[in-house]
Amino acid sequence: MARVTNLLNRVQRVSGRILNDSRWRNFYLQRYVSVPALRRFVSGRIAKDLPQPASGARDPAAAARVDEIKRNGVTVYRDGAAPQAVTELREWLQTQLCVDPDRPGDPGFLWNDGAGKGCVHAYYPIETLMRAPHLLELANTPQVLGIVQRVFGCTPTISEINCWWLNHDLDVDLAKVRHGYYVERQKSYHRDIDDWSVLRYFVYLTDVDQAHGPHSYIPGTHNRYMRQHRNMDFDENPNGLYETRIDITGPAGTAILMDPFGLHRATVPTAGDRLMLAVTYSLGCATVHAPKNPLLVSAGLGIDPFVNRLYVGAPS
Ligand SMILES: O=C(O)CCC(=O)C(=O)O
Repeated sequence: MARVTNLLNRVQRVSGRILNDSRWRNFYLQRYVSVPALRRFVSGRIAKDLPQPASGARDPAAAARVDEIKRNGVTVYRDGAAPQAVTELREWLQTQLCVDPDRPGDPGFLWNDGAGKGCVHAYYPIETLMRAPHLLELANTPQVLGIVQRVFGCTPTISEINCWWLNHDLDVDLAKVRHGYYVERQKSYHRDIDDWSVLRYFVYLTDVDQAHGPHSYIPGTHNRYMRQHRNMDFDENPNGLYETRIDITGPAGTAILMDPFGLHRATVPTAGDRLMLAVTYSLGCATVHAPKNPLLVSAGLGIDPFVNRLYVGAPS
């Protein structure tokens, strides 16, 4: 009975979204095309009608990154973000309230005050992030935008910005109520299917070693068709792929550009908390995770108005 009720609720939620919002129609449409080659074909056609970046000089280092993304779905920047920017951003965020999505209605808390044993992760509201020092600068890192536009074949759109803590000091019995797959099924990976083409830029804002929840990615799986659609649990499917994973460690400032269609997950931190910024670039077709209206006005920010238009509007 509970399963039927859940299914009916889901049908109601999805149909409400589809009927009322074209962003959700686009989101669900692309989501059910699961063959990577077909997705690339559609994406290439859409990209032709989007603004084209100015063709710059060919840079061999950038070309190598583009090849790596196309081949592996992931590339790591060992010196991704300037240490001072990372420190200033982290220290400023520590003065702001973050929110545990499992405690709806809670006004939020300062991370250093303690998250509580049931907290798996806590996010900074987007309104806070838009005021954060260096955030737009990091989201608009020219080298990264250059790679993204070469992979997409058009100027990208920033369609999601998140920044969250992963808590290491949790009680597994409390955490597993909502996050069993994360805390108990540690070989469970997922892919995100949020637009025809998507790349996500992660910047570690704390030092991350193997015990601080490194991001884990399975290279090559962005080009792989999966019958399971979104999730793969390697305990149930021991197919050798898990052994090819890379757990990405590095000091604060280490950055990762990844295709979230490839299988990935956050590993569970055991020795200390992890803070990470995530900026998602897409074709801008299915922007359901962005605010409906921009939160800032662009005057004087010196960033590309098209790339940033969902977050930063033109002055009126
Ligand atoms: O926190 C991580 O390392 C993974 C995040 C993730 O799963 C995602 O952005 O979809």
